Amino acid sequence: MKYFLLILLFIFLINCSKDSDDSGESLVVSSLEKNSNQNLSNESSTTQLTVNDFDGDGVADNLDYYPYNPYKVIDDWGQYVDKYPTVFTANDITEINRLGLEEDLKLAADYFGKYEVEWWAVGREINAMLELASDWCDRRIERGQLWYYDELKNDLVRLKNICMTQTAHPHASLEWNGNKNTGGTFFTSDLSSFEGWMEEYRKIGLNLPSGSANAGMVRNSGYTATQSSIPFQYDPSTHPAGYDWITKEEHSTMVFHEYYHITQAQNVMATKEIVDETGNTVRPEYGPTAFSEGPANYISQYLIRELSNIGTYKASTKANSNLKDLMKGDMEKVQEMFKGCLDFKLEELNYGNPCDPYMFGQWAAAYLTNKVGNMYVFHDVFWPKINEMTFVGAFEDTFDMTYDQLNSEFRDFLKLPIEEQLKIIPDINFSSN
Ligand SMILES: [Ca+2]
Ligand SMILES: [Zn+2]
Repeated sequence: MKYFLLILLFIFLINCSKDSDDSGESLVVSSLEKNSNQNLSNESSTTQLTVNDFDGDGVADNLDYYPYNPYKVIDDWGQYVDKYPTVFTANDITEINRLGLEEDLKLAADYFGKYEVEWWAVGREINAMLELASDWCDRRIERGQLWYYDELKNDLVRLKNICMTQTAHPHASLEWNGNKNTGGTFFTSDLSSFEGWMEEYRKIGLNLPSGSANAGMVRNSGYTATQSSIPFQYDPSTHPAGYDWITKEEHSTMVFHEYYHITQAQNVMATKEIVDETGNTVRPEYGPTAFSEGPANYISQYLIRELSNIGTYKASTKANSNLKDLMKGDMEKVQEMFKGCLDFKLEELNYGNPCDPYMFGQWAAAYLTNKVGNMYVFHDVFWPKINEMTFVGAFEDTFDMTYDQLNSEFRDFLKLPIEEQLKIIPDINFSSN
């Protein structure tokens, strides 16, 4: 009878993990499961299933794809989930800003599909950040998602303190490190020059209207946690003085930009990572920087306007910016930069390159979408082919040319008069309806 019950629980848990993924629902079920399993294993020491099941999810470590994550037993990368992205905001972010962010994320998820996504928005106050950092660390530890987890898995208090420093340094306690704020430790070679990621975003928020985000895909740990500075554009009371031109559309476009990265990453199953020459850890099959940032910029600018015309995105009354005007201004910047890199190769323009991968990539995305006559070609046609054909293979198959051919054609295109160049950009603005 006990054995039968355990089998039932086991099957239920597998289904639950598959179907509802990381939802709150499965959270409750899993912790119930955990208790039941513990009780059962206490009563019956002959049970095989709970032996070497570190995370207590009923699946033995060697069969558990994420043996430290009780919420996952398989590699579910690329799968849709039932739940909208989960938003975590510091408590000094206003309700209006939080709701604006949530609404835009829902719209992006409705458009591209619901993936398992967390969005962490840091505010401007230190105590609010520390509270958010605590939630962040609890969540990462509960899911075994810190790379130093294995080493510290039997001392979760110490693990949390280390995580707090990794997240919020220099504002978190260093007691765990003997109050030493120099030297190397788990996540840095030198604490004295280290800043936690939340602190970096908090400081960006102190300098409004600056803003920043990174999409936060961690393919090998099976999670995506977008990290961002304070969303302030939705709530007029939080606009910095003297910046009357600020619109919520700016932030909405950023949400679409990040979700575009997330969607692309979910289309790429490859797990191999390398450290590129800029020190970034990247997955080669995710493709070169200009080919991810460029389309993320261009397509999000296009889509937010398109959805405004369809009526699913409610533009503000201040929103008035034609895509052609935006791209014209950016072409002027590209022309300035082009002088310094006449023989550029798009696939080599990395972050920090004076020939900016965002700007060059954005116009290259316009060039490519126009060439095949399909604004949706990246997400509808190209990315779904990457797993089978590799990134380069899928690129060549989709656009019927090599990188070299594109580079040569695109360099010629950049020498055309601006009126000619702007012909390939759709004439689209926000709808004031
Ligand atoms: Ca397990
Ligand atoms: Zn980006």
